[in-house]
Amino acid sequence: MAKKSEKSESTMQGNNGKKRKDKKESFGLHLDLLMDSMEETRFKKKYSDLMERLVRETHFNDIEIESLLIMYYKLAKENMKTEKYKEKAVTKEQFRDFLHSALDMTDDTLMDRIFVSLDRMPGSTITMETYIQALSLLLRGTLDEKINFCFRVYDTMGDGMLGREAMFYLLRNSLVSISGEDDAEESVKDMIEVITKKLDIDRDGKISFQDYKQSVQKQPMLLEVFGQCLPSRGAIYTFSTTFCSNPALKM
Ligand SMILES: [Ca+2]
Repeated sequence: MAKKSEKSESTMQGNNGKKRKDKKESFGLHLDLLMDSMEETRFKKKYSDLMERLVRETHFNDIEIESLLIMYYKLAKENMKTEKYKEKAVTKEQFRDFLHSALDMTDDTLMDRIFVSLDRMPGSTITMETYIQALSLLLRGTLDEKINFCFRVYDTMGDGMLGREAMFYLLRNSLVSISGEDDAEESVKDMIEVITKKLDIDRDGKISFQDYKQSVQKQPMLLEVFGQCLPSRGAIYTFSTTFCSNPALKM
């Protein structure tokens, strides 16, 4: 009996010791949280006008914009640690990694084009505004928004027209990534015939933006006919269900 109480006493002592330690640690943690929420308040105040405008211009609500901007801010903060970037901005390289890991966009050849289409501004960083608008399009874009975007990706010459050469380049890229180099050339030529029959509405041998738009509006399955430019439904779903409720996104 005596032994038992001794034991329970020592256990209690042990607990007390631990509790004191926890308390000390949690005080430090509390301070961190306090700093974080001050930082967060300053952040929200600084960008409230931008947030309001983005709510009007994109497919996100205010809570979603806030957590996406906090995500941006966290990425930008990582940059401040390196000497290279003095301003608090996300680099294009970071955004590309983000699209790769968070939205599973992995086609390197098309990624260059996707990037130019998402952000037409020169420079090595991407603004908060462009970042939100890009995500709005990729995650929630309307069919018309996606049509405009995908065609910009495909239109490598920038003249609003896809000739055989442009189609060959795009289709070869997506075919090689599926089936390997062998026989790609012949298959690509066959594909160009089939696609031209489907998309070339005015029968001039080239796919204009109007040809593409009208065809995709009738058959949305044709949207990514020249290669994947948008995240898959699965990737969008996974990202959308986590980005608003994930506590790790807090500052
Ligand atoms: Ca045409």
